[in-house]
Amino acid sequence: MKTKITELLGIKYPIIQGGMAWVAESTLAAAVSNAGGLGLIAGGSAPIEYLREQIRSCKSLTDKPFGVNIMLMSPNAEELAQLVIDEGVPVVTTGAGNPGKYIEAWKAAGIKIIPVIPSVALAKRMERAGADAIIAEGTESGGHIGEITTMCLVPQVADAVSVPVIAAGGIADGRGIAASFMLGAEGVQVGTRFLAAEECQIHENYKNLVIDAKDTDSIVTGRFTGHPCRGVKTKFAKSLLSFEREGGTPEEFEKITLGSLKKAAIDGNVDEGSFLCGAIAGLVNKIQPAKEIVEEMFGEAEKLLNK
Ligand code: TUI
Repeated sequence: MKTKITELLGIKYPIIQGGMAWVAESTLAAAVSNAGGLGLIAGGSAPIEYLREQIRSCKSLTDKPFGVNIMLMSPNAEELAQLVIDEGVPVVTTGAGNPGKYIEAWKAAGIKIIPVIPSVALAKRMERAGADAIIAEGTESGGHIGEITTMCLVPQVADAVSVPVIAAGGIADGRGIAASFMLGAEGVQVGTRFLAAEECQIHENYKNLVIDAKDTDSIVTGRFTGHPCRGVKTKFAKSLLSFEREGGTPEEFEKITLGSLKKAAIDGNVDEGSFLCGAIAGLVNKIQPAKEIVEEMFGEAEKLLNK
């Protein structure tokens, strides 16, 4: 399936794995890249030396292109922006901010730059700043989200920019891919379905929560902090919502949730972890190798698009 995204990135299928903090490490990234998509390593909150190892490990596991996601709110964003240059990473996606100040150096290093954005205004700003493509991320996504749905955001972003658009949020099967193309996207970013990839190293409690989730089992917490976050509706997540309703402060909220992504992904701590996932978790029902996920999704999409 050839699109501007497969051409831009030199990959077989126009699919990017989400840059999920504490989840997206080299084993998963390499498996997705080996399957013909673009795997990502998340550069969220980990120490820089760990990320250097992850990048090198990914290179040892695949000779295909892969990328690093830089969460711009994280304290190590500046260092990581340099690390991707030093380590010759071919693609960078960014989230949770404006990567403008890094773009010149990344361009000079030949890195393809793909910011994740939740609105048309930000998409236009990123295109002007030199982005090679844009990921339009709807509110159905897991993690830190904007307000606009994928269905509304993708066609508006596709109309507003001339670089290729990648749809994200609520895509977990071939129907989601076909629908994204109908909305004007030339690729998709998928996170939640890859949580259930065999090669995904998260704790089995996390995988089970995702596999068992039904349609109404994701909720958004932390709206009042300015950083709303979608994840599995566990007792802990519900307690965060009550905390917010009962007048807790954003500062106290940050304290309670500090380290909760790690507690979920690494420790499988159901009482204190934030198990981020998208609203499409209800569609994810089994653990499969990444290659099977990618091939199944595109097999379905091609059938639908050829109808
Ligand atoms: O970044 C994400 N998803 C994430 S990041 C994350 S870790 C986290 N840590 C602490 C608090 C919250 C989350 C978990 N999930 N997605 C991409 C994304 N980017 N969503 C929204 C944005 C965004 C927001 C504002 C992009 C640009 C932006 O620009 C603001 C400006 O004015 O420049």
